[in-house]
Amino acid sequence: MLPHFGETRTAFERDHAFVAPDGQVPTPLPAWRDAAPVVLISPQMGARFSHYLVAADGGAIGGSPLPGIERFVFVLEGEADLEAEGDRQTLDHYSYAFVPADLPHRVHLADGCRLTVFERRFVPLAGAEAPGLVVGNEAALRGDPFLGDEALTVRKLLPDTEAFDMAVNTMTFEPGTPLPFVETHVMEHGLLMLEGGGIYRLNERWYPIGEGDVVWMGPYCPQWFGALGKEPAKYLLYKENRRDPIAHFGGS
Ligand code: UGY
Ligand code: MN
Repeated sequence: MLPHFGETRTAFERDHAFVAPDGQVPTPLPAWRDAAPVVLISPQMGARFSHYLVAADGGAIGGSPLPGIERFVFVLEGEADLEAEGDRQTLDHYSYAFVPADLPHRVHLADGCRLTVFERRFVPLAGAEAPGLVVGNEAALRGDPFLGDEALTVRKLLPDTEAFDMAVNTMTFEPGTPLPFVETHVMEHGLLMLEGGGIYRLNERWYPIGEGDVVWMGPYCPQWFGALGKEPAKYLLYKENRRDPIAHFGGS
């Protein structure tokens, strides 16, 4: 067998990061008991949110995040139970839950469960109601054409209302379908490739991307994707939503 030559697809730049599974290292987190979380995107990078994976080998329990932090959980494999508001509901493949900031809850992972989590500090909006608990399944949602393209569908996992300061969507590309233009916008993204793959352009670099790869796109990072291969490509996408950039930065 050849020795390891120190190569990786992982890259970290000022305005983006590409995180391939080969370099991932578990980071014990106080809120997750008996689990092996891997922090993929964090404020240490310059992001204003966290994105991590949690795997349970034999079961694990997640407690509430820090005060003021909202959480979005998406099940990749196996099952997890969400305990909140006096109820316990099972989340299976591609099920998800949004838990508003300061709502006490627990996430019980069954043996073999893998889930991914986005967390951020909630930014309230004067005059808007606070967001509530949301539970759903991606597979049950209708896909809408993205900017009129029937070969590219978007599914909005959260209500697109002023109550929510974040959006989480899936984008599904038929083979050979690209994003229609190179987007450059103030909202940041976290992305997890769920199925298929292609080429992701981030600023001046082009990355081959496949299932399990993660991307951080900082504000104004030029971004474009084209799907390759014979199967559709699908990614899970976090995006800031419906808040003034000054409010996000805490400026005046
Ligand atoms: O909605 C979006 O910003 C999305 N189209 N961006 C992306 O896929 N990189
Ligand atoms: Mn975008």
